[in-house]
Amino acid sequence: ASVEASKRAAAKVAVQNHYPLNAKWVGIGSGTTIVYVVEAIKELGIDTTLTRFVPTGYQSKQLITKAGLTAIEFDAIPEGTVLDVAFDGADEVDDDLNCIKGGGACLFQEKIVALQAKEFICVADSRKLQNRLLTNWKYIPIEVAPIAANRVVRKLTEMGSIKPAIRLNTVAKEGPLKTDQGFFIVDAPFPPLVTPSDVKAGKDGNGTGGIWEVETLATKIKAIPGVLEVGIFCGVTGPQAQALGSIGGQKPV
Ligand code: DER
Repeated sequence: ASVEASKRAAAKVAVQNHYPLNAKWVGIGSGTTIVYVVEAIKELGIDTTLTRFVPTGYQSKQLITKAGLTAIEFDAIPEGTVLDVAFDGADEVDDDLNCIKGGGACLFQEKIVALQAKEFICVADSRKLQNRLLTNWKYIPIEVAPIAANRVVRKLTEMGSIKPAIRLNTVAKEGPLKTDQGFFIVDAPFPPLVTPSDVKAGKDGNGTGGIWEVETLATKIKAIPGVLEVGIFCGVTGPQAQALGSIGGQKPV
């Protein structure tokens, strides 16, 4: 099947299996696969007039409103509300449902929305599923305060990243891309990440030769001053998420 047909099929399965018909609060991610998720929600043919859809950026908000659904910004959600479900795409997913995200430069809002949901559904066609992250998708998108960007690039190089760089606009405008937060994206290539089970089997995931374990690297990058968020979704089923209700996940199809 074509890539688009695979994305549409994955979205349909994800919505049919994981969209609660009485959902009141639904997180909507960014990218191209999520377009098919919204299409599949509309195809359910249920009354969504009382449902509020939480976008993860400008494109996501446009997608919601163009589909005739009602968007509500993350900071307008009543305090303590847990979303019934959040759907989003990913750039790469491993067997433990850890994801590389941020290809669309929306990773910060994607992560806060995912963590606010009872269940986070990653919708990804089979191209995205790899045994280890950074196998096919080669770099980690990181959202960074512009003034700190060059220092973050230097720190990432020291950690073994191969030529990390500030993401430039590809068309129509010279200079760095700006996120919905007005931040920069630094794309940091690393060798494939090792998994917790690799570490249990004796592999070193502490950065020797630039080889890192998933969560170790995510934590270390997040601690660099100037980093707002890291495009590694792991531990999204961690204690914080448990506090918001358990986050399961849809095996990418
Ligand atoms: O930016 C992101 O993390 C997006 O979810 C994204 O990269 C997935 O995009 P796609 O559905 O267009 O592959």
